[in-house]
Amino acid sequence: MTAKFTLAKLTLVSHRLCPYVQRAAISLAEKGVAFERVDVDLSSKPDWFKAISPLGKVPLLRVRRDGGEEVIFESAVILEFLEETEANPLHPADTLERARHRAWIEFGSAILNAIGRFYSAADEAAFFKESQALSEMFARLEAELSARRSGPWFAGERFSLVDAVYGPIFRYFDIFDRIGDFGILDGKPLVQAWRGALSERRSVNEAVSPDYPRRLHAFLRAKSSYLSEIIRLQAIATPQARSA
Ligand SMILES: N[C@@H](CCC(=O)N[C@@H](CS)C(=O)NCC(=O)O)C(=O)O
Repeated sequence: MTAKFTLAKLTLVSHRLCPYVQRAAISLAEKGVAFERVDVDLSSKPDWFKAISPLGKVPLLRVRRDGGEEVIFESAVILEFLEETEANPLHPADTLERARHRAWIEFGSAILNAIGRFYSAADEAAFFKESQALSEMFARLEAELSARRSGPWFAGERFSLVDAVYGPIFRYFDIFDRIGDFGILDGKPLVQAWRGALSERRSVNEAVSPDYPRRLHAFLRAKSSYLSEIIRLQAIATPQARSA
């Protein structure tokens, strides 16, 4: 039996750039659940946050119930909790399909790790190795989409949690594309079409603030990485490209 928490007040402890936070925010928006969002400075974590976040990471979901509070950590667990406690399911009803969706959510987390390695790569060789690794991961995704695809979303006509996970992933490429042509999504028309559909979904767009592109660009530029070097050179060559 699933408990209902619709009267509970939910707070999503967040960071403005975090893609794991965004997937929870998208799920909440798709379900029409009101929630409060509190941003944390991860470069200077407040004591209250350190006290309630076992891994020191966002997102956290603070769930107030019966005068008390539970704190849920790990985005995948938060998504599952929301599935079990809120209306408007985003997971498919079929058990095997649901397992497949969970697996591709896991794959989305692996892509996020690969994106982190890509933008942190210290030199040209590492940068090209990571862009190749990303390209291969999206080729896998393209094959999965072509085997089953029937609609704008991962599962056809119904927006699912897999879409909530990949919206924030593709958002990175909006900024990468402004920096250079890295060819990672080239030759993957179904991935590109999915990316296009997600970029127009209201819940996906509203999961970040309007200044997200500027913040992400500044974050990438501040890293001591091969990509940040490209950004700096680009700013010298075209001063109007100093911030996205
Ligand atoms: N597996 C975690 C990953 C969350 C994560 O990596 N959060 C990052 C921000 S996007 C974080 O809080 N980093 C702070 C740190 O590691 O100190 C999840 O799915 O929730």
